[in-house]
Amino acid sequence: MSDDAGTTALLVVDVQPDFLPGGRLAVEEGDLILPGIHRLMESDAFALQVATQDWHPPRHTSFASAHPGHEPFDVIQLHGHDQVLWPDHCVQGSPGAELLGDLPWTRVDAVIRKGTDPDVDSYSGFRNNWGPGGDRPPTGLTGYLRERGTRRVVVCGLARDYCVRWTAEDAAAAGFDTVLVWDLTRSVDPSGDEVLRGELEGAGVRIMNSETLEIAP
Ligand code: VGL
Ligand code: ZN
Repeated sequence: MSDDAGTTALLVVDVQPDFLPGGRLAVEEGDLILPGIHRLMESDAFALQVATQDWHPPRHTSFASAHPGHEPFDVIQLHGHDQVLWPDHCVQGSPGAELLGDLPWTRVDAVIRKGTDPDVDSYSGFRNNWGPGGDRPPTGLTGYLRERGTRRVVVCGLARDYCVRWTAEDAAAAGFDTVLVWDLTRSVDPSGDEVLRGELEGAGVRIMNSETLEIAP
């Protein structure tokens, strides 16, 4: 992989306190991926590093609290598609929404904030979820990466079964050679991991582990 460093971008998805143990939408074992992500961010294997940051206004439509009578993790229909209702999380400007201290964010070239439309959720760094118009508006990340000469993206972060998954699938659909670093992700619902792995591979995402990435020391 180091041979192609000039065309490879690292995408660090939603590494924010609210998704870590103790946070408002804690992903079990989310803390275990931090040393490996730190190591990737410090390596010189990537021409570009991009972080995504879940960044919701208060009373965002993805919050169960915005839908009276509903509980977190209920699923409703929103703009014609299933929408999981989440505990309030990653509220703009709150401590849980910050990029997690400890990681070398100075190495990151761009931060994509997503989920900012009060009426539409956004899991992927590339496109919002479906909006009232039935489309998934782009964030501009595809163009940013393409204009910077990116051919391959390496995706890690949280959560494996939501924002990492959607980001990786959109990256593959946009034509990037897409690698998901499995051990540097964790799921909200790990019971679905086996099925998820197959679906990602079916979508053209290559699944690797951090030891097999061959990052230059
Ligand atoms: C995420 C649920 C809601 C994620 C974000 O980062 O995977 N999951 N918002
Ligand atoms: Zn969110």
